[in-house]
Amino acid sequence: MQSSTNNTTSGNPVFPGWYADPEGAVFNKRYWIYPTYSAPYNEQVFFDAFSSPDLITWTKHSRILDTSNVPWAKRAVWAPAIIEKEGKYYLFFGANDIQNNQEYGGIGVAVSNKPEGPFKDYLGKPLISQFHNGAQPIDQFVFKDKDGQYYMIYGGWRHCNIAKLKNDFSSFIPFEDGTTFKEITPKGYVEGPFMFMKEGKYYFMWSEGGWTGPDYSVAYAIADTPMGPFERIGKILQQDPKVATGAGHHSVIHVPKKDKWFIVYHRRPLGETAANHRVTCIDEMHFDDKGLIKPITITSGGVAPQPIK
Ligand code: FUB
Repeated sequence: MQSSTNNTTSGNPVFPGWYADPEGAVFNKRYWIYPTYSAPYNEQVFFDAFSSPDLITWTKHSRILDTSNVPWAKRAVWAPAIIEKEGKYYLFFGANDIQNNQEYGGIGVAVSNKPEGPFKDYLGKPLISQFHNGAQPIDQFVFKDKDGQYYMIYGGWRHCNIAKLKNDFSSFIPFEDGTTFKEITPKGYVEGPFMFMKEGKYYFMWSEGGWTGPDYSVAYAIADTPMGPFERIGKILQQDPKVATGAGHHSVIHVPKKDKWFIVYHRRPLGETAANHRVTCIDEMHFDDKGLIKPITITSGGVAPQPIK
């Protein structure tokens, strides 16, 4: 299935359907988006993905991960994060929306030889199945540092942790002080962490507010290390009552070899109030001459074509 609104801009949303928590990526000269299928929790038993050569025309890849291939995941599969390593694609996800350490679920990982899957459960169990520092094990992002170390940054319920992943992603390596999960929660943090590097600085972003309401939004900090400390700078993505509400849980796409940056996020169309009626959108992200992120203008038109050279 392919979708595009016209030839000049992507339009927002960039593809049809209720999809949230989009993780953008670039693989093999194509853009990819891995979203949550936004539906009642018991219907959230799979992920679809979408790919595009130019951010305009999107192809749907159905059921790239299905809980029938993940024995421990039953429902509420949420917020995928993807990385490529040595020719394999690792898809990290939350499942089961656990409420305490007696329930089974948490953050898992699946693997495939292709970005479009099919993905198979990698470990046969969750990678994180417990609450640490008060963080619900959901909303993981995997960040590769400049020295090659992979970190998992994750957490719901207003707590954010960072942990050092083992090279094979099978578990974690404790930090020098012996702890495995370090809390890095900035002021205002609720969930949906994301990190990227620009000109040697670590940009840490997260969602604030409640995802079911209109005030969901994104704020950020800048630090010299992936561990922070993260001083909140301000909000850069939020609702515009003339365009859409509940804009949040985002990721960032950096166009290879260009100083072009896009924010991929979900929002609720005007007139919609149902929690799961969330759509995936893209708008351009700009920086000022000090490297600060300028507030994002959310649009109905979306973005201009960006073929990858
Ligand atoms: O889509 C399910 C949950 O909603 C995500 O895990 C949260 O971040 C919020 O976007």
